[in-house]
Order: sequence, then C-alpha cells, then structure tokens
Amino acid sequence: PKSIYLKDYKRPDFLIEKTELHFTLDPSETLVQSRLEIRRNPEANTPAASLVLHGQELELISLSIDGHALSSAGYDVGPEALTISTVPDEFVFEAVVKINPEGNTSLEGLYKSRTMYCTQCEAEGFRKITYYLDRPDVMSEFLTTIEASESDFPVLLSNGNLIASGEADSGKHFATWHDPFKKPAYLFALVAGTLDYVEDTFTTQSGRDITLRIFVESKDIDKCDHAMRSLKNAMRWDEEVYGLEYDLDIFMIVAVDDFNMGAMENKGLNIFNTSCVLAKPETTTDAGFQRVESVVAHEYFHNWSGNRVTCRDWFQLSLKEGFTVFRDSQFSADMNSQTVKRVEDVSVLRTLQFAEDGGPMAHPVRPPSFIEISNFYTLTVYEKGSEVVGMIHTLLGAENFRTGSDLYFSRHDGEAATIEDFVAAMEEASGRDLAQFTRWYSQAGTPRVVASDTYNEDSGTYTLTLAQSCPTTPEAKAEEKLPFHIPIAMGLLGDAGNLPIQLQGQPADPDTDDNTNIVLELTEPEQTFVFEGVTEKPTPVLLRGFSAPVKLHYDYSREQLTAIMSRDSDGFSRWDACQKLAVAVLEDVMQAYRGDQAYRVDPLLVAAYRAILIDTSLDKAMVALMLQLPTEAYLSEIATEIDVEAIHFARQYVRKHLAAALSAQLEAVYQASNEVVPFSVSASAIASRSLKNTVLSYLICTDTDENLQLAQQQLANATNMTDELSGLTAIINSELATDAQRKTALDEFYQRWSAEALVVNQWLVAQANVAREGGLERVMDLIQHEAFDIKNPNKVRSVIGAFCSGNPVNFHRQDGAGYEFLADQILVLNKLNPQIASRLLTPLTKWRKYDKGRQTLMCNALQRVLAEPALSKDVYEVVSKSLK
Ligand code: B3K
Ligand code: ZN
Repeated sequence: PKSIYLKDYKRPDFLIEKTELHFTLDPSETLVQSRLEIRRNPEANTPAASLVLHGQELELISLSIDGHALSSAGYDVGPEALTISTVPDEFVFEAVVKINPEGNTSLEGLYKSRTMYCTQCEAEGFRKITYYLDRPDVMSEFLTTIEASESDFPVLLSNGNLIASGEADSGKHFATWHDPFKKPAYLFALVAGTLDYVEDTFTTQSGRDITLRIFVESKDIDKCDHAMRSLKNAMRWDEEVYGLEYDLDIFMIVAVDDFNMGAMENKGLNIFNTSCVLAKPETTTDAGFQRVESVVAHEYFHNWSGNRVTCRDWFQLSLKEGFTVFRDSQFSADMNSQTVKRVEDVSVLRTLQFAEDGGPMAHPVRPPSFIEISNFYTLTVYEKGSEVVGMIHTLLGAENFRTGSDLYFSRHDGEAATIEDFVAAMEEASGRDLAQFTRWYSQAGTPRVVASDTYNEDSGTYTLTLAQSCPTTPEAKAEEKLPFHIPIAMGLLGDAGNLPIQLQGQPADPDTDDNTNIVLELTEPEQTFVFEGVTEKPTPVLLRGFSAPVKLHYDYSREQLTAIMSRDSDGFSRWDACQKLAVAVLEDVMQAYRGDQAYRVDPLLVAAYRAILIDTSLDKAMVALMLQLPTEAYLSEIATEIDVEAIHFARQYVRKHLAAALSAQLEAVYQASNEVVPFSVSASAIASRSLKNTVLSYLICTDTDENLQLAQQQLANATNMTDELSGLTAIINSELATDAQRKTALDEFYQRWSAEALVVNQWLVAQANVAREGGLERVMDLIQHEAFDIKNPNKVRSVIGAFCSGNPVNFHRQDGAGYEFLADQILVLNKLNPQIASRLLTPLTKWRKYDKGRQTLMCNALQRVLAEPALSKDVYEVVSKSLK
C-alpha cells in the first residue's frame, strides 16, 4: 500500500454537475444505475486527460457515454478504478452496477443493518456504491430514486426533499429525493426499512417551518425525546451564536444498530449509531444522555461547518471536524456547565490525545500524508483540532471570532475549502497575524512549557519565565520544530485571593473589569514577563481554562496546589490543582511500592478532600470531579515508563485509604444525595447523581457488609440507569462480595435488560473493566455469550475495546496472553471490518512505553498481525508505522 501526500494535491480533471441514481434494492444483488453529467474542469487545465472514476467491489453490468454503449475495448476496469481514455469535453456518463449489501461487513458503502438498508460514505465509501469521482472537491446536485418491496421497506429515504413516490412493479414502490445543494459524494445517504418516526417542527429565525423526524425501529420509539429536544436546542443555538440557519425543509435522523462510529452528517439525512440517539432514563446513563445531546448537535452543526462549506481534500479533515467539535463543546457548555464540560474535554485530551501525540501514529492536526484516510479520524484531528480553533477564539476574542466565522461561511458557501481559507478569514476579521499560529496545524507533538519565576519584595515585581519545546514525532525531530504561538491564560494568587495584574510596559486595560486574568502570548522559545505592583509573593495560576494543549510544568509545592484548589477564581484551575496534588500523592505510593517501603498517603490530600466533602456551598459536579483520582490511563500517559502494577496498586491503595479516613463524611454525603426526586437531566440533577455515585465507589472500597448492602439496595431500587449501573459496578468490583453475589447481580441485570441492546452493551463494558484477577478469562467467556456479535461494532467496542484500553492490569498481564488475544481478534476483524480492526490496535501501538519484557510481547503480537498476507490498508498502516 502506498502513501498519499498533501503536497501532491491536484484539482480534479472532471466535474460532475448532476448525479442521478436509481437503486433497485436486493439483499445480495442491488442494482445501481447512475447518470452523471460530466464536464472537463477548466481550472485543471488538462484537456486530454482520461476519465478515471473510483470504484471498488462493483460488478459492472453496462456503461455508456452520451447514450452509446461502450464495448469492453473502450474502457479498463481495475480493482479500484474505471478508466475511459477518450471522452468529450462534456458528456453524459451512464453505468449499471451490481452490489451486495448483505455481504458488506465493512459497514462502508451500502449495507444491511438488521432489517434495514443504510449507507456510510465518508470518507471513501461512495465508490463501493457506483463509479464516481469520490473526492470532496467534486460537488454535485443529486437526484436519487429508491425502489424496493413496499411491505418490507415501507420507508425509503435519501438526501434533500421528497419529490415523487408511488407504486412500482411486482409489489414494489419507489421514492425520489432531490437535494438542491451541491455536495460531495461522501455526504450521500440512503435508508430503507420498516421504521417508525417521531416528528416535530422548528421555526427558523427567518420564519421558515422545518419538519424534524427521527426514524427508529418501532421498539425504540419511546427513546427519541431527548434527541429531538437536543436537535431543537442545537438549531436555536446555531442561529443565536453563529447566525446560521437550517436550509432544507426537512431534517431527518435515522438510528441504526450496526455503525462504525457515532454518527454521520449526510445532508438532511443524518445516520446515527443507536448509542448516540436513543435515550430514556430507565436505559440510559447521564453520560449517555450527554453524549446524545452533543452528537446530535455535532452532526447538525456540520450542516454549515462541513456540508455548506466542505473540505477540499481529506488532509483538511480538521477544517470541518476540529471546528465542529469546538462548536459542539461550546454548545454543551452553554446547555450544562462550562467548567464541568471543560474538565471533561481536557481529561480526554490529556489522557488520550496526548498519548496519541506521543506514540508512533502521531500526526499534525493537518496530516501531511496517509495510507488509509479512515485511520485519521483521530483525537488529534478532532479534539486537538478543536483546541486549535479554541486558541484562535482566545486570541481574537468572541466578537472577532464571530466576524471571522461569518466571513468564512459567506465567502466559501458552496465550496470545498482549506484550513488556509479558515485562518485567512479569521485574520482578516481581526487584523491579527496568525502566520506563526498555523504551526499548530503542521507540527505534531504536545509542546512542553516550563515556567520558572522570581519575586522581588523590595520592588514589588514578579518575573515569570516561560520556555517552550516540542518532542520528536514521526514527521520531524525536536530540534527542527519551530516555536508555537501559545496563549497562556493566567493569574496570580495571594493569601486572600487573586491579585490584580499589571504587566510591565503594558497600560492597564480600562475596558476590563476583571484585572486578575491575563492571556500571555508565548511566541519565542523563551520569554520573560514582568508583573509590577505585586504586594506579596504570589502563586502563579497558569493555563487557566486550559488555554493551550500543552504540558505545562511549574514546580508547585503541595501547599500551593491546595491554595489554588480552594481559592482560585477559575474552576478548571481548581480542579487541575487537585489532580496535580493527587498525582503527587499517587507517585509517593508508587515509589514506595517499587522500593518496598512503607506506604504513606499525604494527609494534605485527605484534608483537602474532607474540606470539599463538607462544604455544601460547592457545585456537586465539581466535588465529584475533584474526588475522582486521576485514571490509570492518565497516570500511564504522564509516566516515562508505564509501571502497570504500581499504577494500579497506588490508585487502589489511595482510594482505600481515603475511603477509610473519610468514611463518616462520605456516608453523610451519600445519604444526603440519595433523595428520591423526579428524574431530570438538568445539570444539577446530573451533578447530584455524579457525586452520589462517586461516593459509592469509595464506600465500596471499605469492604464492609453495610456498604455492600448499600450498593445492592441501590441496584435493586434504582429508577434510572445511572444509579442502577453504578450499583452493579460497585458490586462486581467489590472485594467483599462473593462470586455468587457478583454472579447474581450480573445475571439478574441481564435478565432484566436482555432485550435492550444498548443496556446489554453497558453490562458488557462493566464486566470487561473489572480489574480483579482473571479478567482475560472473563472476557474470553463474554465473547462466547449470546449477547456478543463480532460483526456489530458496538459489541466489539464494549467487550474487546473496553477490556484492552480500560482494564490495564488484565490486558497487560505479564505472560502476554492479553496481547495474543487482541491480535487474534484483530486478525478476524481485519477480514470483516478493517476500520474497527485498525481502531482496536491502539493499545498495542504504545509498546515503547512499557518495560522490556512487555515490549517484546507486544511487538510479537504486532508482528503476527503484520505477517497476515491479506492485511487491509487500515491495519497495515497502523501496524507498520507502530513497528517502525
Ligand atoms: N464525519 C463523521 C465521521 C466519518 C468517519 C468515517 N470513517 C462523523 C462526524 O465526525 O461527525
Ligand atoms: Zn464531525
């Protein structure tokens, strides 16, 4: 397999003005007739170019140009393309091909999920439907007719507006959809099935009525309310915050069970993984509700950031994804809690994206090359891409950012744009030069910023020095990297609270009433900032709100951290200080574990936790977040060499210690928050459950009968899935519970919920994550369970994915059996579903961070995968790059 490079980008030789498709659906022999109005692209300036159309796994039936059938001498068909060497400057191309949806286990192109047909075309799936210029800079108007059995597939959907429907021959019917907006083929969608729907309407700011429909299998019709509410909130929010209005007369969402990712923003016809659309209190956790809200919004926001303005090529993926993640994060923060959302996003970024940035698949937000684009739907392109947009927002301010966004959308509406176009609009709107800033798009790796300071009491000056560097990543050595433009939001903390800030050489800004916060701009390798009028030795609070995706080091004392934790004005910084303190305490225990010394849990942490447990004025969500110790995954990310056992031991030890030392306070909080109130997904109701269940997870560590009973009662009496699943999780992780008690809890839960696939998935995850000994054997049993299906990505993620990334002590067991298990599963999935196989590889790619023994075992597993003769591009790229 060969790499494709951004630097080789060329405009398309041909454009497709109009696309007409006719589908005759059949499980194994679907007929696709296409009629394409094609003309040479004047901008390509390639007057003699042959017509080369993408096409994969298609059975060609016939071809014609301007109504004349082509004989086989007139074209050449390869496994990935159809070439016609001589064509006129403008012509009508027609093709008939046959495809096999039921045999399509890759879930890319047209496939069957349970009883329905559906499609997934991004990035390059349309070429598995018919011959086409399957690239995002070829945008066309689509007219789609679907023909199928009326009794089996009463609902026939595609993009745009329904313009005709009726009877066809032999018990069939048809529907014709027209999408007036030009779009690339990756936004094409088709759905056929027996589906129910809920309907609502939305009146846009300009007074147009939009029909909203969510299509689901009838058994799920009671789980659509939250998605509908979220959709309407997102539509209103995008009008208010970005001035963007919906354009078609109808907006549809379809829920499908077999789906490679969360959802897909096809124009006017979003297709969703059931896990990202269905929700009701009895079956869905609070995290699930929030995921539905954010994914519904994300896909809706793509209508502008992605569809109306799309990407010129797949290297620009973050243009739509980074921006849209930024937009959905802003939305979720507005709907719920700013600080909680920020803490959640930063946790994901620092745990998972930083790990990606430090591993063999590290790539810039705009990758310079790829073998398989599906491998680049990454945390870097999405989450770091969103952080980069967020930094532009911070540097420009909300108002200029909005002006820039308006300019970007008006200037590029109906076009396929680049990241340069986006940055240029932001520069023009604000008058700021973002040239250096764009290095965030081209240099990979997480920059490191080291802060040091001095305080001069006599002159009242405080001097802060910031030095930046960036580690070596596959595309560039550390010494070749140029300095980043890094916005560092910060403040100074004194004994009684935040101190006023006066930067030397900068007049005080009369417009701001908050003079305790400033954004420093670090652009040099090293820079010094002098603050004046500082009346006491301050503690710097750096990177408030996590203003840049960097690793910032400052040598805080533990007392300084507790001061920030209790007194800083920024909620994110208070949480972050708490994490840092917890990391320090955990590292003490890890060191003692390795050195065979006595364990000590710094009483400062116990005191800090006690203080937040008894302070009823605090936001419960923040208390819950602060009480959660850094995860094993985060501790692994920040470690130079990952000591799997020490990390697990330390975390367990500190949890038990805290649970014992704070048992009275924990019990009091549990009782106080275990009130019976009508269910709601308001931020405050979620906060309350989050605190209660965090506390329960501590109480269960005390190994007392009473607390085990507490968990059993919670499981038995729960009226929502958040409480029910927390009860179950507590029991199956309890050291005190007997095997029989654990089994009963699991069996009863399964009996209760076996008909609800999404609940069963959570039941699988809960088991895959149990850290007690024997995890691998339990997971091997689970993949034999009737509830498991290797062809369903949600099941694969719930068992294999959850185990390999969420259960480090068992996955990384010393004998390497966890690695061999994963390699076995990857080899099976490589044939069935390459995208899922490739995603599952992630934990093995991090082998360099483990001890020598594990390194060898992990590499052996990777080598065994690499030796497979029929390796998909997806898996080949990740394995070969990881072993390099
Ligand atoms: N754009 C899709 C992702 C498609 C992934 C293709 N392998 C979902 C999203 O980001 O909204
Ligand atoms: Zn997206």
